[in-house]
Amino acid sequence: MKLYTLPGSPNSRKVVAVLNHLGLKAEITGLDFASGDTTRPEFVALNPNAMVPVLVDGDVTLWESNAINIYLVEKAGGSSLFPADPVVRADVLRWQFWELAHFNRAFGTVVFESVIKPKFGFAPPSKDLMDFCLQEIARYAPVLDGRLEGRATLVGSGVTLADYAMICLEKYRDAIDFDWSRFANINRYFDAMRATDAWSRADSTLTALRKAA
Ligand SMILES: N[C@@H](CCC(=O)N[C@@H](CS)C(=O)NCC(=O)O)C(=O)O
Repeated sequence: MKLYTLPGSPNSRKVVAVLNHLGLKAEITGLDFASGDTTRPEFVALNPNAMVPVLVDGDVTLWESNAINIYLVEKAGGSSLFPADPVVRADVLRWQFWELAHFNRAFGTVVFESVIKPKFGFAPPSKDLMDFCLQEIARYAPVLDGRLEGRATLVGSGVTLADYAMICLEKYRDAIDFDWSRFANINRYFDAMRATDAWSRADSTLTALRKAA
């Protein structure tokens, strides 16, 4: 298997963490965003969105991090990361959809506007977009915080794909202009999840790609 990533990519980190958790191996290729690697025709042929992560496994080419992670669980022959019980499975999917559509959509946009754009010398952050997304985080953070009341993980009592998806931006918590102090459950959850072996090794893998670039 081959996984294409960008060194700092939160959505790729989800996939590397799940590879680690499942004990699966993939050859990891770090693309260079600044040099335009993701927009080259050979990469766009793999993902017409010109985005990472992309997994290539023989004849299978897959993009969208959460779909890749479900594929990896099935490839491993099943895992408590994505239990077979249809109700539990629907709950995992529910939080995966929610993080992509709402919480991390807003969180990731603020990170892109205020951290990534200045880093790569792109156009200045859009104030209107930032204001909207900060309001969106303020809307959805209480939902996540409420879900985590008295819970260590989002679904059931163990780590699932929903957790590796939800925490993908945790590294940027203090990098954005949002007051997380009101959300004790989110802070506790992010801190505990970031210390997990699979997640911290994924960070080391992606950081090493940056150093090698
Ligand atoms: N929904 C997609 C999002 C992928 C995504 O946003 N990838 C980012 C890196 S984390 C990217 O490739 N950005 C490059 C760009 O937007 O040009 C997924 O979950 O895989």
